[in-house]
Amino acid sequence: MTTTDQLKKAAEALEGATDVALACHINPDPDALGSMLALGLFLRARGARVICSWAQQPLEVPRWAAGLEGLDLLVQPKAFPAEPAVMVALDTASPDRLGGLAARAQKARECVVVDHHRTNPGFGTVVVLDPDASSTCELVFRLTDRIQGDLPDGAAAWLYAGLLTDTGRFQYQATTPESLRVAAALREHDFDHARLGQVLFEDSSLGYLRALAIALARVVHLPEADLVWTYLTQADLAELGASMGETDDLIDVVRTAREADVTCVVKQQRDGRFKVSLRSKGATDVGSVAAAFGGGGHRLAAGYTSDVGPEASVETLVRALRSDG
Ligand SMILES: [Mn+2]
Repeated sequence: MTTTDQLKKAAEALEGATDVALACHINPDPDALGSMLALGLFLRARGARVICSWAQQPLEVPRWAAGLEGLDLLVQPKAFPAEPAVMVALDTASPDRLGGLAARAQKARECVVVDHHRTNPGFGTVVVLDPDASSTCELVFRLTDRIQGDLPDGAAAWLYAGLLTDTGRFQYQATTPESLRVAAALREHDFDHARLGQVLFEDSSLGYLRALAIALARVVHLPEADLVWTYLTQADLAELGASMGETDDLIDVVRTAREADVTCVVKQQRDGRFKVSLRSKGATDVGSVAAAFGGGGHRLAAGYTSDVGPEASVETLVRALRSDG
């Protein structure tokens, strides 16, 4: 089925819905949160009863999102309907990325999945899956375009946020002429795009800058694996007064190193386990490497969770990278 056919089916499922429960992946990034709240605002403006959530209790709205509209759509995951009539899962590469809400997707009478992760197995009753789309936000724009009703300005701001971040400010390979046309259509709406860019990209705490300094001082180059890597622990953050949520763009700084194709950042999570994030400049399919470790993502950006510490995680990773190349 073409993406256009998929969008048509999803539009049909949503057009008649009076109650819609939307969910996105845990630790939502702007594409996840943006696609969910934009679609939520759009459906609510058409008269549907809408709730949005993700499986973290309590929900913590990221700082950058504080000034945007539609946060009143958010409910704690425990208030998410047990058997939704219509559910939408956004930017969610697999059911387990829904965390505790995965069972609801199974119980939902209709579950519409809108996503752009190549590794998505295609769960749900209606699937809109376009691995060539820059972002889930781009797909949501195309979806709302097929449904009667105007896109509220507040929804356009959310979509712009997801588009902006998932394309690396329109730089990454996945940025197509279509992405730019969608961006242009969104910019016709009334929202402060300059302010949005500022809260998304220029809002560091001093604690984070100090954590960045430590992580950069630890960067190791492993030429045999064409890799640079570094790590941060919970102890580092506690000492510097930074939170892990602030360190999302650490990897974007590390991967500017010209000496290697692959970048790896290992970050200890609150539960003590380690999140291993991978990026490639183009020569390595880090998506399949991450998948081999039970993770997922895209060809050039992927990740997985490891139970062992940074050194041991990277040792195993190096073996995988070398056997791959
Ligand atoms: Mn995305």
